[in-house]
Amino acid sequence: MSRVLPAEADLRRVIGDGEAIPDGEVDGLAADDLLQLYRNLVLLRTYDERSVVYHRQGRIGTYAIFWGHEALQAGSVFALEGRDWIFPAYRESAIGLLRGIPVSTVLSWWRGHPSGWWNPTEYNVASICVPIATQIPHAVGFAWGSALKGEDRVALTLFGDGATSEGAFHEGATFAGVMKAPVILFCNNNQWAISTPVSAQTAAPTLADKAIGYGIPGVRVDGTDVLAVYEATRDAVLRARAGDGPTFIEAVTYRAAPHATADDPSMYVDADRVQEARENECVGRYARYLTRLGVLSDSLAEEIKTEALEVMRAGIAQAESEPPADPSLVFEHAYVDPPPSQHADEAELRRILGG
Ligand SMILES: Cc1ncc(C[n+]2csc(CCOP(=O)(O)OP(=O)(O)O)c2C)c(N)n1
Ligand SMILES: [Mg+2]
Repeated sequence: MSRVLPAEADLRRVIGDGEAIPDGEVDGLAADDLLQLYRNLVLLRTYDERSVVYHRQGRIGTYAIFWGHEALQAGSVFALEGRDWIFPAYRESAIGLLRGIPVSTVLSWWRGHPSGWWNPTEYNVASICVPIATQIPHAVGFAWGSALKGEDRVALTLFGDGATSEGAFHEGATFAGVMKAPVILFCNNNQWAISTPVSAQTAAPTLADKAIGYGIPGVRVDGTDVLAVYEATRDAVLRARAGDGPTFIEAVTYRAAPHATADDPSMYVDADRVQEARENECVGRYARYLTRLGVLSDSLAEEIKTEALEVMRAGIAQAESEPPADPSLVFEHAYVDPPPSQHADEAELRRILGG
């Protein structure tokens, strides 16, 4: 029987600070790969920043901001092959952009429009889960099923620190460990579950410690270091492909933005920590690393940003050009046997919408 004790306590890091802390590098990544990773980061950052503006302009609904969490999304996905699957939560709503899901589709999801749903098998990206931790058993079951079918696929599921207190996390992690499912349980420990601090989620010193109880290796990584995230996920992918089962990765970050556009964190959040997280944010940190390496110039960075802004402009225009949804969709799949009031309810909704 393999031993998994103890979980890693130190944070894995690759990117230095250009001064006392030296830069590392990751084997196997050429300059083109490093730049592709940068483009992915900028696309996610631009998506997020524009979405907050679109929300303020009333063009999308309440939006879960992921500013500062781009590195853990881009870094983990970069370690996968296209045949591997991603199971995201609302915090990773735009992760499918890295698999070719159009910007307009994800924006439509936040507009509550049916064109915001995609066929998961087209991109190997499952639907966004809003109920906390429910994507974990989905990913584990999928991974186990794939292994039984003899497919060489790994599943990556992302969730928050708060999710580790949910029954669905326990069920998924138990199953993953026992069945040696080829799955990566990727936890974004951003220190907050809305206003609940991580200290209220567990008395264990780290979230990676939780993995021990499930017989799963627990790894801790600096979640703002895209290369460290990539490397840790790549190790986990190799383990999974070798038949050695799941890995739990705790990516440590600090939530530098409100939980969502409907939240006011000034009541509870530590302003100094937010300031520090903003100064060390992952896109700028990686840009400075690439500049030190001589791979990125100011003009190329500008070009990449301009491209991403253009993709966003086209995406919102496309999303807004969708014809209004048919209100009966709200009711159509809700009941096997519709209640007698359904007809009147639908008529009332149409009246309110003026249709
Ligand atoms: C099952 C369930 N319970 C409660 C909620 C309400 N809720 C929405 S977000 C959230 C906090 C989740 O925190 P965390 O898992 O740390 O993820 P983060 O939002 O920080 O990415 C809660 C409790 C929910 N969506 N689903
Ligand atoms: Mg959290």
